[in-house]
Amino acid sequence: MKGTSLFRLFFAICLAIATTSAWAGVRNGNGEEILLQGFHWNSSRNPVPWYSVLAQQAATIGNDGFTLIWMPPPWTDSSQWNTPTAAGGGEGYFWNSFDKNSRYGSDQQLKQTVLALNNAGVKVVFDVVPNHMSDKAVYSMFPRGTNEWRQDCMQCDEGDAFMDGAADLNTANPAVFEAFKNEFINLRENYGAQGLRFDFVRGYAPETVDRWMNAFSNQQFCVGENWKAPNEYPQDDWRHNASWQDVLKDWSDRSHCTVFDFALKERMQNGSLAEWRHGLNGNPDPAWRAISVTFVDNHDTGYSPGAYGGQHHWALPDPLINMAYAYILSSPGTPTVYWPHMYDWQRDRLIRQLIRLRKSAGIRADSPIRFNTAYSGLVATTSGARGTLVIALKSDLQQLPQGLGTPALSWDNGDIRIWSNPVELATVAVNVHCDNANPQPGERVLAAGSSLEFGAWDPQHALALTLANGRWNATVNLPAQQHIEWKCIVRGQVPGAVYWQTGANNSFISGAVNDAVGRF
Ligand code: 7SA
Ligand code: CA
Repeated sequence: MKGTSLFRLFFAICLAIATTSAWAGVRNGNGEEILLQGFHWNSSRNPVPWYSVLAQQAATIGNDGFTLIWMPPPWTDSSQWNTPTAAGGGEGYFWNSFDKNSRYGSDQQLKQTVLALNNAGVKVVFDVVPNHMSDKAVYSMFPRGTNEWRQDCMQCDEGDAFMDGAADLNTANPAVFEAFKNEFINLRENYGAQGLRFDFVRGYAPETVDRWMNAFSNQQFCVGENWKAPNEYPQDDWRHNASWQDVLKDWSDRSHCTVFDFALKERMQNGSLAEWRHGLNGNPDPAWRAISVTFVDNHDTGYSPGAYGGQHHWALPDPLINMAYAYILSSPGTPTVYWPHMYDWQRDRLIRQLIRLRKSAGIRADSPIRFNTAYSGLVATTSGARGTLVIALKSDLQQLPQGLGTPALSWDNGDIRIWSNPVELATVAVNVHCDNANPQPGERVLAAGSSLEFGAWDPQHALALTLANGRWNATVNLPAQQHIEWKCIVRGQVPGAVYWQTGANNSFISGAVNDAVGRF
């Protein structure tokens, strides 16, 4: 075999491996994205065509700091439906064809709007709905009787049915897969798509999404809407007894796309402020934080201006909304802002400041976050590439360690406080011990000291130790190279009842030692 053809064969094999090899990372853009949901449930019924509204607002959207905008489904949808309590149709989720003349505006207006947004520095993510389409479309793109519809081959459907499944497509069918693959490439080539939001991903396989993204482009942003509670999985499916986090991480590992953080949404809806730490974006493992797309509400869960107030399937109670934005914009994950909160209902003054603080600290989707659970409410420290944010929500954090001056942002009578600090070094773990402690029944052993983690010398918020193998200790995560002064204390149930270790303070440099020992 001549040299050149041997080389060509070798090159062809390398190319085949490169294109079919699984995408190693997660497609979360550049890791510092801030997403705007660029529509609400009634946008397709807006008196002014929605694409014109977006084009006029494009410069503001860019100046407000958004890097991505989640556009509504671009495909024409002539459906209409009503129930005793709601009505709708035409929003793009029951589409007829890939025609881009929709209730949001014309094909031409769509192209002009994307151009205006790109000129404002905002990349466009299209909402796509491959699970189903209107089965009422007379000239359907997919012929019947050839296993392309779930109705023709139930077991061919890779996932759940939308409603009764009459409109479900079989996405694993080669003709169906190719049609969507070519349309996604068309959206990239001719409509400026630089990311995709996959609708109703419970309806098809995550691996199919990965194959579509390999063709669309691996470097772009993709997010899956996997809104399915663990108890909605069959009893014999491991996910039935898993956490929301585990279910979402599994989908992301198989699709290599980010996921809307319904684990955080569920905690915001049902948990206390302190329990907001159990979102995907608060996970100790950066690989879990990197896949999270955090949000407060969207066009399904929240209220929308206009008819029926939108859908509001799972709306966050109003008193929590500002704190929820303060949390998602100062913590890891890729934060999403819902259009009406920003541009209809005057939360923009707060949100604009939060975005500015996030950007100045260089918070990334996978940035480290530490929760100071000794305080009430929620207190956390997020370490960005260019600085650190300390956030306190409805907290009794009053006594501040040195260096933590006045908050960079205080809102809602101090329910929201955010400090912006100089860059903080990587965090290190230190084992803290208090020896010769013999607390009486009901008394606790703690370490009070100079940093937030040690309660800033406040016994009520000091670091609680536990007894293990006959020794009182606690492991605490701290920024490296911090000079920490501290003492062991025994605290009774009565607030004033505190017994301090006598003598000089204990002290250590975090990162220089693994153990810090104090003794009574
Ligand atoms: O209840 C809220 C939560 O409470 C919490 O306490 C719970 C949560 O688990 C719990 O812990 O969340 C539950 O409820 C959610 C909302 O229903 C569920 C979630 O899984 C469940 O856990 O979320 C599901 O519904 C969302 C709306 C979907 C989620 O992916 C899905 O998981 N969101 C996306 C999907 C679609 C559909 O593409 C969009 O739906 C959303 O905007 C998008 O974000 O001939 C065909 C045909 C027949 O098959 C039907 O039988 C017939 O009825 C046509 C007719 N279908 C019509 C529908 O009945 C009608 O509702 C269809 C043509 O139009 C409407 O469908 C709308 C849909 O209502 C609307 O939300 C659809 C198409 O226009 O567009 C939107
Ligand atoms: Ca399906």
